[in-house]
Amino acid sequence: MTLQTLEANGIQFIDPALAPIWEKVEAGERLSFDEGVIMLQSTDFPALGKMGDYKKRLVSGDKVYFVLNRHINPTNICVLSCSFCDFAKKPGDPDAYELGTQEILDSIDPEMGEVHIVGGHHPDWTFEHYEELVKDIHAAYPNVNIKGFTASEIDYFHRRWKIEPEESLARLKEAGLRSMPGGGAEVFSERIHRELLPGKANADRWAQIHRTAHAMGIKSNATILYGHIETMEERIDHLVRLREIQDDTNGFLAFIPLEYQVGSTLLVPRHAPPMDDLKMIAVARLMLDNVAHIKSYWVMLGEATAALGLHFGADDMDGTIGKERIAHAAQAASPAGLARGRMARLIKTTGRVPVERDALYNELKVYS
Ligand code: V47
Repeated sequence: MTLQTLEANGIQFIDPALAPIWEKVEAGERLSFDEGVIMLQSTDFPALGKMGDYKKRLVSGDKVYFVLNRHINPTNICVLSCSFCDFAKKPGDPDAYELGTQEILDSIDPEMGEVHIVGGHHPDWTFEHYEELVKDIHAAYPNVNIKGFTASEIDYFHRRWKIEPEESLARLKEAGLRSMPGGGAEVFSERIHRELLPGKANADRWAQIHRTAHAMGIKSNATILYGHIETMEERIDHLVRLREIQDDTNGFLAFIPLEYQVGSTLLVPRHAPPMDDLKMIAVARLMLDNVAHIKSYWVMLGEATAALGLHFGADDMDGTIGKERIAHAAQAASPAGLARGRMARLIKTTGRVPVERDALYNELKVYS
């Protein structure tokens, strides 16, 4: 039996349903919800990769960004009980930890382009504790961009300490915060929220906090946590909602598909297969036509799949990370830190040009 293929402007399609979508991509037209679902349901990976890569090259050419960074997770003590999370611990748990300010300061290098601060929703740490932490980091390392606090944490400062997002964000900005990470978005679907993360900031609240940040000049990222119990329709709904926010604010710098790490949480028996990871990258690139950067997040994907992601639409590998704890709590397989040279070499092996950046995508060094 011969495989039927359809040739359209340089791409051979095994799945004919992708050909009209490719015509729209080439014409620079926006893709619909239904077209997003068709792409996610397709198994024509080579065609999706070429479509995603075409769109990536329009934005970044051959460049692939990375940042010398450190993820700081100040505590894993958390009042929430999200069923996908292996990181959070209750007070008194033998694995619970709290980092002191000096320990955090000692872990930062003045050469870093970014520190990324995300932690548990601690029952007792005051807002002022975090404000002081940002001030101290900024005073010690004025040239290091501080990216910190998910919308979920900003929402928690309101629930716990009655500080409205407008105020907490203004005070954190004054203290030295430059941008916000994209975590806490999980999957916007109300069903998923009810089943997996009751009590956590929902889609509307997450969006409201990011819109507020953008209006104050604080850029942010966006994420999706995929590969558990969500449907393909729920993934696309998530992307469409993000695209709508971005149309209004243009405040998102990057989108990061986070592959669910099964760890001991076991929502599903296995993590997503690499083809699903690559499809998620390609479809994100094609649906999020107004977000400049898509990350291939090696910490969760592993280096091999993350490198392939650079041919499916991703233009960013995130960073050298240092002591990231959330994915590693869930037993992600990748090493806990890639040095700068290793990151540049990994990107070069894919035929792309590594570009070291800071948190706001200012280019620091092109490794041509
Ligand atoms: O919000 C929790 C996720 C996020 C698991 O903005 C899990 O540049 C997978 O937001 N498997 C925090 N994911 C990490 C995050 C992030 C990471 C890298 C870059 C950026 C950025 C942001 O980690 C949480 C949650 O969605 N998470 N548990 C898990 N088992």
